Amino acid sequence: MNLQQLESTARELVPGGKGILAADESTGTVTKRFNAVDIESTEENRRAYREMLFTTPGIGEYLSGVILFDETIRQKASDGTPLLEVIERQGIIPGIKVDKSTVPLPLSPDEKYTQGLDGLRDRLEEYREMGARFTKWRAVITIGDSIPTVNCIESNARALALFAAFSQEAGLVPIVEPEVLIDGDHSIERSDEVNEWTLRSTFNALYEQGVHLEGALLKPNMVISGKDSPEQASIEEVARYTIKCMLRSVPAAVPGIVFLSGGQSDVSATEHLNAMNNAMYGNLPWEISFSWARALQGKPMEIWGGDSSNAKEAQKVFHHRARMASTARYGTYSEDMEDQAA
Ligand code: 5MM
Repeated sequence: MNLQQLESTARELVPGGKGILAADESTGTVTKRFNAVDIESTEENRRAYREMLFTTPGIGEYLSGVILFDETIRQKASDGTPLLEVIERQGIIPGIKVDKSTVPLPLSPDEKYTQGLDGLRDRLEEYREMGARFTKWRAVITIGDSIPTVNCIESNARALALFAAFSQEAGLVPIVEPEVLIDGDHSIERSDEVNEWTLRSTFNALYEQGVHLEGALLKPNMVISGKDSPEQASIEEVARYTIKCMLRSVPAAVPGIVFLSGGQSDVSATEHLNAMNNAMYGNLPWEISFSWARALQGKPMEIWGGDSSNAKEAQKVFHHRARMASTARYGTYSEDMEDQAA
């Protein structure tokens, strides 16, 4: 295991002003997203849509990495260039989602367990040879009546740790993603409690598994009120709770925290990221960055709509969202920037 190489790749993924595009929706998830905006989910539409994103002029100024799905890493652009190469030509590092999505947790069917450890070593070898330099695995924790259970938190933490260890063994930087869902009517205090528990268990498992933290990244959710809670925390409260929770549970050796957007609107996710960096930029042990799917892709997908004649307009909007996220990396985003662009 080349620790230096893992460390430098991890750092290359979190430079100032840049973040990660999560374009790793599995076929089921992308089909749900496409159907919501009336796009047919064919293999060709998925390929064309992702080609549109990856060929956006200048996007490498704001993106350090792109996470791909297995189908996409094998696809080519319309001129025959492998999509992975298209990404590299933009100066962006290609990565790959390696979990095999969630199943109901045995004996606790309202919770989820992420599968995909069987055969992982061989799959990682193949992805590395194809040119991927980092990997990602998502665990899902649900807040509800009497859940999460210890069993859910612990079994997902063990799986995340094994995934990270297999990845590092293969020379790939693992992005460890324990997502506590925003679904539910819970308060921000409850979210804080469950997030701290999840992160502490995850880092404990990573420690026991011998994972080299300097060569790994964390992809958590922000600490926010449940989506259906009647009391929604303010932007400043979200920033304060999230930073406090990270300071309590994430070791300083980790180079970066790349937040997911988790169903927040694109503007909310940007405002929350901005508030954290605005208050703390340069004063935290880790980079505070983004690894977003919906908060970067929502509007561009709608505009593209499955029609290549809309590609330029969709790329403009995608470029704008990435630029807004980039300013939030420095804590210099403001709502005026949205108005000016409109
Ligand atoms: C939480 O989802 C991850 C980040 O996306 P958002 O910014 O939209 O929250 C995302 O990378 C996710 O892990 C992938 O889309 C894969 O999800 P599925 O459900 O297809 O395994």
